[in-house]
Amino acid sequence: MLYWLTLLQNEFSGFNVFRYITFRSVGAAVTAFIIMFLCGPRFIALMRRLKFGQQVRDDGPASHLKKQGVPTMGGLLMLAALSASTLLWARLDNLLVWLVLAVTLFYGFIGGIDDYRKIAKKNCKGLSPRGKLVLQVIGAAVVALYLFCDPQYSSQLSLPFLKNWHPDLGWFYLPFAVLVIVGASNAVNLTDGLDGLAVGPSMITAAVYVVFAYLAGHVVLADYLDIPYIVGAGELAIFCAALFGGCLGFLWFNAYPAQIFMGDVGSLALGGAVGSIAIIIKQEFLLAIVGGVFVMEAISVIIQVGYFKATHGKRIFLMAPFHHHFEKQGWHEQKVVVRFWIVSVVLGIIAIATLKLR
Ligand code: 57M
Repeated sequence: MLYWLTLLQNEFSGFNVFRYITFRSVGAAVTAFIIMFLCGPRFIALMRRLKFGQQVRDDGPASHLKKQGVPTMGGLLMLAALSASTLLWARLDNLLVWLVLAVTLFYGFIGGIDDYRKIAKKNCKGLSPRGKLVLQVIGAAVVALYLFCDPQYSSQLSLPFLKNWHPDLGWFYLPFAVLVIVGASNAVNLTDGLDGLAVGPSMITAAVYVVFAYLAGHVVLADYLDIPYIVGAGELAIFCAALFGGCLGFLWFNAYPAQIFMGDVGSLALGGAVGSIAIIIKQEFLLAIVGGVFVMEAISVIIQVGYFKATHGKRIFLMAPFHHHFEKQGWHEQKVVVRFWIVSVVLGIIAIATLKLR
């Protein structure tokens, strides 16, 4: 919205600065962080008053039992900060911004129903896995169809490190895009099992996509770096910057010992956001690199459940997702989280490096 101040630059030349995506990205990150930082304490008190406390399962690591009753659904505040900051700093005539915001909020809505049902009915397990999956597929399919129906949009893939190979998936791009968005959403959801464990890598992923969205929307730089040029993608850098700032602000309260959990409303939305950004700017495989922690957590569950069923009860990991395996080995929760953050930072650096390594 603040972009339109550039129309008044004849009155005050300083307004011209709102034309720059870099300036507005910094503004979006700072705004989202400040909203989180200022509203966090009151929101946590409200969740406590409403008794929106976490129900901790008794089959998890014993160290989690003390977390019973920690306020949850902190994702609601994250989404409010993300939306307010994006609408304030991004161009509102950019349909890609509205598309990503819509799918993020829709995924938050799915998670919110799940969270509320778990809270409202003590023994309720929330939305059925099938119901959650159907809604996620519908949300992702809307993004995929919108892009596929755009004549300017290509169904070719761009692969990190492989400069001249762009396989064209044709119609198969639709299920591929749905798989990326739904997979990212569920992977972040599975990862959100320790204080700060999901929000840290999400923040790093958002930061990497600020860079890639800016470059994808810059015709000269996209050509020079041999990445797909996507008209209007630059404004998505502002959304990613707001996502980064919102995650940073949430981490202030979710750091160990967490004062609040994000809930499915947050984890599903975070995954849906980064998944849809990856599809829109055609950097799908980059997500598998920078989001490697999420991929590792999801794969650990697939391996554990598959092996458990195949061997009628045996386990490969002490407990899945992977972060619980280390907890069971005696690592303190904070050690697991900080080491997963370190892995995420290294993967983020590798992801940025793919711009030149091709
Ligand atoms: C999402 N939710 C956390 C919190 C957060 C198939 C199976 C792998 C599914 C998986 C599962 O239930 N995943 C659901 C993980 C939960 O966190 C809540 O959920 C939201 C995210 N969706 O925002 O509201 C618990 O995680 C802890 N937590 C923190 N700090 C945070 O900042 O400490 C969360 C956020 C919270 C809190 O204790 O209660 C969760 O873990 O459920 N199941 C599992 O992950 C379970 N693994 C498992 O059963 N493994 C089996 C098989 C199925 C693979 C095995 O290894 O044999 C583990 N989780 C739990 N109990 N709760 C272990 C058992």
